[in-house]
Amino acid sequence: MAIASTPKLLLTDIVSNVNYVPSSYIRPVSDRPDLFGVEDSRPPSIPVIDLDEISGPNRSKVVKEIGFACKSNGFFQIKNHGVPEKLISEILRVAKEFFNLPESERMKNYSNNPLKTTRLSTSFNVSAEKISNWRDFLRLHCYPLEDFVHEWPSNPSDFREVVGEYCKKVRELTLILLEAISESLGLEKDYIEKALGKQAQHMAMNYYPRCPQPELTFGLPGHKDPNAITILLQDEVAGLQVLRNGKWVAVKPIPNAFVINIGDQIQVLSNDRYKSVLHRAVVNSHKERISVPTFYCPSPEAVIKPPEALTDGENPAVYKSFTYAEYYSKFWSRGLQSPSCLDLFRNI
Ligand SMILES: O=C(O)CCC(=O)C(=O)O
Repeated sequence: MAIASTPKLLLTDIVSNVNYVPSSYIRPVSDRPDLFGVEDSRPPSIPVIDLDEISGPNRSKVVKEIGFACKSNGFFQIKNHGVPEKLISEILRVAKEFFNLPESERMKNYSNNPLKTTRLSTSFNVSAEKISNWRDFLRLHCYPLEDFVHEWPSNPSDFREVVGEYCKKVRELTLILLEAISESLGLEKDYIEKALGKQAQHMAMNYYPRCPQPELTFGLPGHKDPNAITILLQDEVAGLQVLRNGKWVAVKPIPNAFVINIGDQIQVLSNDRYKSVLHRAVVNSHKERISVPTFYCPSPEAVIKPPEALTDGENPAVYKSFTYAEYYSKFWSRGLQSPSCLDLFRNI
């Protein structure tokens, strides 16, 4: 009697031996990446900001640059950010080692329950979407660290140590950025940090295997981030694209730099001065790609609303107040098909 084999759940295992894109990953013709119609960002059209002087006498210059980038692009890259290069290469190494583990080892972490605080899954939201995305991902809650670290994978053996250290450093950097963004809006330095309540920090390790027909599918289709701010680390393989003036622009990786983008919550907390911008990930046929976004979020009970200091007769509050829990449940149930759910919370 033939033994029925268990169906594969992760993209990595589904496509390990195929040289075509399975039909469940193929986008309709009107919704494909158009890989040749993309602008190259060399010289970088996404601003690159040097954070070296953020704590020195030239702080106000750096704050201005950050404010301008948030307003004009919603996206920028940063260098000299204080996260050690060694730690950056270590986190990319452990992520790669994790996704190269045997299926049985990786599957110990598998879950499609979005309420789980540590889980490995695939695509974006397998219960809501009709077309799958060319991505597997490990999602980790990581603040406060001591509440979650014991749940994380213990293979590779230094996973918890490396990822824990990385999360601490990225949180320090995020708080520096939030202060600068508050200041650039003319708010108290700690305004945004306080508005996020007890705060939360989530991380994804995104793994995009090589794709035999990258023109037919997305790693992640266009979306805006629901959180406050995202600190994205990408390996040396290009794939991130940002919508700018109606055109997709490729954000070429700069070694050891982070890509920062404004999420929906800072759009609200700036009363629409700063914009959460559409971005997407495309895949390629030559190389697997890893990206590691850190999503810095309000805590679920935090009440988010435009600050009074940014509203007046001429600039009324663009959004109603809401809790982040309300926002996130709408975001998750709508899936990535609808690029932003900010419209559901608009006053005007
Ligand atoms: O992989 C990337 O470059 C983008 C990742 C992303 O947008 C996400 O995880 O939400």
